[in-house]
Amino acid sequence: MRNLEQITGQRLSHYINGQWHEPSNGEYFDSLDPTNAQPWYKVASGDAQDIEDAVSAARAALKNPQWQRMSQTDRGHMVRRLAQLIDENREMLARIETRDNGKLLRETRAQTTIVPDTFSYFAGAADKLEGTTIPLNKPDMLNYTVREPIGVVGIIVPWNSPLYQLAWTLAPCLAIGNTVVIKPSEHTSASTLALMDLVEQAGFPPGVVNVVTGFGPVAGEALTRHPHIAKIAFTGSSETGKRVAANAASHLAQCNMELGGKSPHCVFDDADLDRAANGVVAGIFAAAGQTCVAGSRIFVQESVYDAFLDKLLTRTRQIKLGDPTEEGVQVGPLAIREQLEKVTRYVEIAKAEGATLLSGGKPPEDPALSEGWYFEPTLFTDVDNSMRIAQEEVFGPVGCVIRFSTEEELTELANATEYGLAAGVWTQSMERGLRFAREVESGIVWVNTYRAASFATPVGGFKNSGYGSHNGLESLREYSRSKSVMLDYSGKAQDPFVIRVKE
Ligand code: TXE
Repeated sequence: MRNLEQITGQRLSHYINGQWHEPSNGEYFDSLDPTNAQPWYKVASGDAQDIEDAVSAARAALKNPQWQRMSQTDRGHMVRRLAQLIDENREMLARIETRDNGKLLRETRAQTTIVPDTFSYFAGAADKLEGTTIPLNKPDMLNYTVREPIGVVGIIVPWNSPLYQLAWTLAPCLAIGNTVVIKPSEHTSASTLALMDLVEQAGFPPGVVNVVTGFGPVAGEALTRHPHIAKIAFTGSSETGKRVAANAASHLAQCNMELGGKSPHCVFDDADLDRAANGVVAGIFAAAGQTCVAGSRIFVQESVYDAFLDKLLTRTRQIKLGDPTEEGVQVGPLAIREQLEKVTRYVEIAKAEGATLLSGGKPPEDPALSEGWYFEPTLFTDVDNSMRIAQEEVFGPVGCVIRFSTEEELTELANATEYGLAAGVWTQSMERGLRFAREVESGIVWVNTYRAASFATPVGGFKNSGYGSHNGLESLREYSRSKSVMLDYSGKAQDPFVIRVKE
């Protein structure tokens, strides 16, 4: 697999039909390093022609007997081989991602440990996708179902956790026997392209996995509009998700939508406040707040409000910002310039709305960080849940603290959002925790923990956070379809003009 040096300054092409493929328009653009805003490598600017080539290759691969007729067990072995290769190269993949999106090396290392486990998990499931036999009220009639691949799946990935988010779709897709066209984020294509070196080594037939890089409104749009795409798995903003779903609807492609969030993170008066403060810090400041599950609305019960805020503020002020590859650094830069601009804009909006800036709210003063897209961990108080800062996804290190008094009020406030991806609650009362988990409208609920995740845990957003789920055995259903087979073994000629309803 290529390494950091082999990427630096290079032009990276698409990967189509098992070959490195120059962009049809000959155009490349710079991918920038978030620690210094300098160009790192050049990435191919894909267009409709490249998407056409990739989808054609993926369609042909679906019918290639080497893939179509491969036994489920052998397909599982192949996916497991890929898992093994990723595991052997995980340190380099982590370094590539950190260089590309500025996420802490500690975190990309953790993620690239989960990625091979995700592929292994679905490799094991490859030959366990069973159909059913259906008892009918007709004698001499056998009815069974089989689950088969859907077809060509388009996978659109954002920049915050490229391989981790790719794995939860790519692994089940391959285990089931689909073929795919991946469109990584224009900001972070390097790790996905490096992964293709491993896909090749693992022995996947040409065309099973294809990558077209480039901009969303061009390459992404062409992918979602392509009539031969059977399903789109999209991870990104709700706004773009709606557009993608509309495009997919024009040719009746299915969608799996993992979109934005404005997650409530709630602290009751009976919580262990130290643990809760750590959890809340992790929820909003880990990965510089650039996670879809960021616990950006921090609800604190009135009676512990001051005590909790004190702990939260102390921890927030201790956060060490800096180069994401350095030991001891806790928060790196924002991944892209647009995010720095967006976060800055939202801080101004919050101030104008009357929220009180308690901490942060600006780039750090340290001259060593002045070239990168760094932003101080930021807390607002005196926030009302109806303010824009409490309703719109900032996708940065900005938490707003909101008071509540009763459990009923909390549930109402927590659910008063267009989103429904994640929620967290800190309490020592099991009853309270379980009641909250029942009442809150979100795809995942954490009790006395936050950001815990597993490839075995199915998660999917509610409301504007999307639909369909990723991870867990449920994914096998997401990326397969059911076929019903009916067989008459009566040996009798039937009345050709009457449906056999009942004997
Ligand atoms: O996301 P987009 P962006 C949120 C977050 C962030 C905002 C904008 O709030 O500030 O989105 O980020 C591709 N047809 N999240 O602009 O636009 C694009 O190329 C098809 C939350 O990066 O959603 C990229 O590969 N594809 C989120 C992917 O969609 C299109 C993660 C995501 O881009 C397209 C990222 C189009 N018309 C951002 N336009 C999460 N929930 O994890 C863009 N794309």
